[in-house]
Amino acid sequence: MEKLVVLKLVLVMGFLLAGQMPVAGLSVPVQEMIPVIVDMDVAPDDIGALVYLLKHPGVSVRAITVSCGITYVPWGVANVLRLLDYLGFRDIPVAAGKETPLVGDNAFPTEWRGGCYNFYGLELPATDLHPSVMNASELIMSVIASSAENLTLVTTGPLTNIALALQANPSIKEGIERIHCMGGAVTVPGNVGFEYPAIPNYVAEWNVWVDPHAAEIVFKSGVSVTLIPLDATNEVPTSEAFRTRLEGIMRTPEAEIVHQFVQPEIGGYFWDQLTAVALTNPSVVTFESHYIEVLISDENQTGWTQSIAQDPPNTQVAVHADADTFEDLFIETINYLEPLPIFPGPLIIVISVGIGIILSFAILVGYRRRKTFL
Ligand SMILES: [Ca+2]
Repeated sequence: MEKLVVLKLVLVMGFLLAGQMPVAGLSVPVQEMIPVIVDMDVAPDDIGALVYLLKHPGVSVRAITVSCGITYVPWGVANVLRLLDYLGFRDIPVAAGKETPLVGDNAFPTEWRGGCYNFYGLELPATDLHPSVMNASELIMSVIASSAENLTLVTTGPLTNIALALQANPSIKEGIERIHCMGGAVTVPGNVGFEYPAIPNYVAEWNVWVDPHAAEIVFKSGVSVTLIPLDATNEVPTSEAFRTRLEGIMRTPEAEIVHQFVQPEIGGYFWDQLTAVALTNPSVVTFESHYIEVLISDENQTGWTQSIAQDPPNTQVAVHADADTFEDLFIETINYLEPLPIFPGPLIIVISVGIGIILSFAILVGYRRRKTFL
């Protein structure tokens, strides 16, 4: 009996000290790994989405490509490389995309685009990482071709690079699980004209408005599309309450970066962050099936993602979001700490078991003395 007690004590001490038990803390559900390529225009909300995807134990980021959009592409690439180096993801290839849309010259207002010059105030060390020698569409095609699994393309900027890849090599569709896209406004007004009245377009969302021809190619491609449009993102505004909550539990570099980028005083929504969370946890939004067609003929309505009566549907459209669940999942994941290793090193095992034996021996001696005394 005494020997059994001692044995149990030794084992428990050994396991605890050797790190077999997971660290107590926030729980992020482990699920089947989702391999992705991220194509983005490197605004603060894109960065929030990217660090979520990098941090999530169920997501494998295979490549990052920079689209035209709010960033100037070379600056977006440089900022992503510095971020990856800082967070320890030095092996993910990064490629520069096309600086302008497929057709025309739609672009975000110049006065909004300068933030990329200083990475929106985020101070990170310089890096010796370099971008891929391939451009964005070439890298997308290459990574898909060399992957044993189908990949999901997560897009949080204009769809220029994706369209170029689909045009250059339509057979890559076979290797695309789906395109998971932030963009469009289906049952709600757009945000272009409301945010920038010099462009009198009140039906389009910025990402689609910048390159509507690229969006048209994607929606007509036959690839499965999940769309996270303004319909859903309008329901997740940034807020002082979010920032305060995050402030209280920040414990990773990723959480600190997100905290720095959340600026409720200037308004805005968690556009790209909701898109990232909806990838790993689709139930955070409510989907409806639609056939989406992109309007490109009318200047003041170009980029309108219209739902038309056509079967079968080509898009799963997120029409609502659960703001509380989004916030919980996002904050938990960016704060996620890896469990301690399952198989600790031999030295740790020897030390831990040794301490366990000494403690158990001391307890056994104490027990015998107490027994003798009684
Ligand atoms: Ca974006």
